Formats: sequence, structure tokens, C-alpha cells
Amino acid sequence: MSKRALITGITGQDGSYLTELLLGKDYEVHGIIRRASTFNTERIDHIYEDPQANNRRLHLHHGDLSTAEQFTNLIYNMQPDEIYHLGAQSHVRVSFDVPEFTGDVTGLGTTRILEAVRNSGITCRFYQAGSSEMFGSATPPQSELTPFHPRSPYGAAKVYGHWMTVNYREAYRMFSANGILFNHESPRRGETFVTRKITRAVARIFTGKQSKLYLGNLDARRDWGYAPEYVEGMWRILQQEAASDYVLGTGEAHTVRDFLEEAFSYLDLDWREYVELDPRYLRPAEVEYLLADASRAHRELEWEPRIKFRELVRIMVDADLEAIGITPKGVGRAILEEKFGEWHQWAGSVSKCLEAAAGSALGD
Ligand code: NAP
Ligand code: G4F
Repeated sequence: MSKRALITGITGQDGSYLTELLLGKDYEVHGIIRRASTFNTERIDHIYEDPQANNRRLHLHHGDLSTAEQFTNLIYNMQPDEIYHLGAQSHVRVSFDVPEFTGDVTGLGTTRILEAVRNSGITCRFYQAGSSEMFGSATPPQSELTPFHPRSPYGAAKVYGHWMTVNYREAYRMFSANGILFNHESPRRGETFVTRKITRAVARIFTGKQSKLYLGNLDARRDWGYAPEYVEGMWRILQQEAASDYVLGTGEAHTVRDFLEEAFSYLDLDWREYVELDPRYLRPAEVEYLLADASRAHRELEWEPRIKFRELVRIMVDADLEAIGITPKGVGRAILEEKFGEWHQWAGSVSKCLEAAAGSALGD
């Protein structure tokens, strides 16, 4: 019999890839979406099935992490085998503007789902989307043994969610596991995160639609990987015999400046001609250096990312060129074909999603 999964944050970058992965593994997938006055499902439109269709395997339910009102009933009625809790206010700089809201949705949201599982009395496996932001100013490389020192309301909220997940494991013997994921990016990354902001700007500058790119701190170092590989890591974490916590990352760190250099030079452009500092993108406290020690995941999950920094940049620039209507240079596309020959391919996953984004059509 096929397994049933519930995903919070299904409309986000990771939620959309995870849905594709699980449908490919024959799961029945349920997702929680927020009611919005405009379409907010463009990342999953290409896989959504008509509600009237027989035997559909993707189901959406309205809900908001700021209230627990319907989660116990929903989970009791659904009886999921696995819950992937990905929903969050996930933008670090924005968390300084709305710290209380971030604590509520990103922190307490985790407790609301854990409590709903406990109250419903069902047995299922729970995944918490933890973040390398929890390490904050801790000395790199960071592993499962590195003490947390968050530097933002977002990071602090994720630390709370992390320890609640551990607590439900210890107190109630729930299979609740934390993934501590370093930055992972893709053509579906939100446009206000620095990687996508850069690759989108590169495509627009290349085609004369934009002349300047305003950024904040260019010295911060991040361990950037490719999102589809990380959702596979999430799935592996929930397939282990016992629940535990795992760091996922590439083990390579680069500065924002390195990212600019790589993205602009791919199209023979010099980033220095276009990039300017805007202090509004600086943070009251910065995380300077994140670098994963993912050796535990390599050993126990047999998880090893195949897409590294340079390849990631090329995939993202190619996709943003295609999104803007230009034939991509093609190196990124070729990398996917060569290295990612399984469920995630350009034609099925990148192009289809770009087409859907152009004409978002999912109704309620
Ligand atoms: P994302 O693209 O920002 O997606 C966040 C998801 O959460 C969206 O589906 C969003 O819905 C939903 N959401 C936000 N507020 C909500 C609320 N009040 N109620 C219900 N749903 C809500 O994030 P992502 O990059 O896919 O990341 C997935 C998870 O991993 C997040 O928890 C993030 O903090 C964590 N994480 C991400 C990374 C990374 O590098 N990507 C690294 C470590 C951890 P809308 O579409 O309606 O906004
Ligand atoms: O792309 P970012 O906004 O990602 P950040 O802050 O590392 O957070 C992301 O990764 C976390 C995992 O470590 C996730 F948990 C979190 O949900 C999110 O997905 O910023 C990356 C770096 C920062 O140092 C920032 O200061 O880029 C720097 N930066 C410089 N200029 C900028 C900009 N960031 C953004 N968003 N916009 C800028 O203009």
C-alpha cells in the first residue's frame, strides 16, 4: 500500500520539490496552503490535479500555522505516515521587522503541529525543517555537535522548534527528527533571497530590462547547495530506523561576492558595473560564515550532494534566462541531465514550473 504524507509549506521551494519526489515514490501527498487573495500555488500548479479527477494523489487543505484550530482533526482524519513540517516565515532579514510574527509562525507553528499529532493519537513520523541559521556565530564548520548561537529572530525561532522536536521525541517517544539544512537554492527559490535575486538580475541585465542590482553585505559566506537534493535528504531522514538529527550541506562555502562573480561572468558580464550597496539590505546582526560538516549524513543516510556551487549558479542563471524568454546558454541544463538523471530533470521540473508560473491557474 502506498504511504501518505502531509506537507506544511507545500507551496514553497522545498515543498514543491518534495511533493514531486514523493509522488514519484507513489505516495499520496496532502499539503497545507494559506488562503490568499491572489494565486500562491505557482510552484505546484504543474503537478496539481483537478479535484474532480479520480484517483488523484495530491490533495490541498487550507490552514495557517498561526493557529492550531484544525490541525488535530485534519491529522486524525488523514492518518499520515509522515509529516514534513516545512511551513515558516523563512526570510531572515524580514524576521527583524516582524520578530513576534516570526516567533509565532516559525517557532510555535512547530509546537502546534507536534501537539496535533499527539492529540490525534496517531503514530507517524515527523520532520522539522531546521536551519543552519541556528548556528549563527558558531565557529565553522558546523555539525550536529556544534552549539547553537542564533543571530536573528528567525534563527531563535528555529532553535525553539528544534528543541521542541527533540522534546516530543524524548517525552512522548514520537519519531520526530530534525534536519539542520544549510542554504539550498534552485530556479524556484524566492526572488528576495540573495542567490535568486542575483540570477534573476543577471538575466534581466543581460536582456536590458534592468540596469542596477542593489545588495547588502557581500562578505557573508554560505554553504549553498541544490534544493532537490536536500528534499531527498529530508525523506532519507524519515526512513531511518530511529529518529535523529542531521546536518545537510555541501561542505563548501563561498561569499556573496563569489556568487556575483560566477553568475555575471557566466554571461561575460562584469558585476562591478551593475552592483551597488543599499544599506536597507544589511541586517542588525549578520551570520558571517556557515559551512557544513555533513559527515554524519554521508555515513548514515548515504546522502552526498552532486551539485556544487559553480554548477548551482549555472543552473539558476539558465533557468532565469529561460523564464525571461531567452534560450539559455545551456551549461546548467546539461549539468542536470548529466548529474541528476532521476526524478528531477529540466524538461519535467524546471521548464514545466516556469510555464506554470507564467499563467498560474490553480483555483480553489
Ligand atoms: P519558502 O519557499 O519560504 O516556503 C515557506 C512555506 O511556508 C510556503 O509554502 C509558505 O506559504 C508557507 N508559510 C509561511 N507562513 C505560513 C503560515 N503562517 N501558515 C502556513 N504556511 C505558511 O521556504 P523554503 O526555502 O521552501 O524552506 C522550507 C523550510 O525549510 C522553511 O521552514 C525554512 O525556514 C527551512 N529552511 C530553508 C532553507 C533554505 O535554504 N531554503 C535552509 C534551512 C531551513 P506561501 O507560499 O503562502 O507563502
Ligand atoms: O539569501 P539570504 O537571505 O539567506 P539566509 O539569510 O542565509 O537565509 C536562508 O538560508 C537559511 C539557512 O542558513 C534558511 F534557514 C533561511 O530560511 C533562508 O532560506 O542571505 C544570504 C546572505 C546573507 O548574509 C545576507 O546578508 O546574503 C546576504 N545578502 C547581501 N545582500 C543579501 C542581500 N541577502 C538578501 N536576502 N538580499 C540582499 O540584497
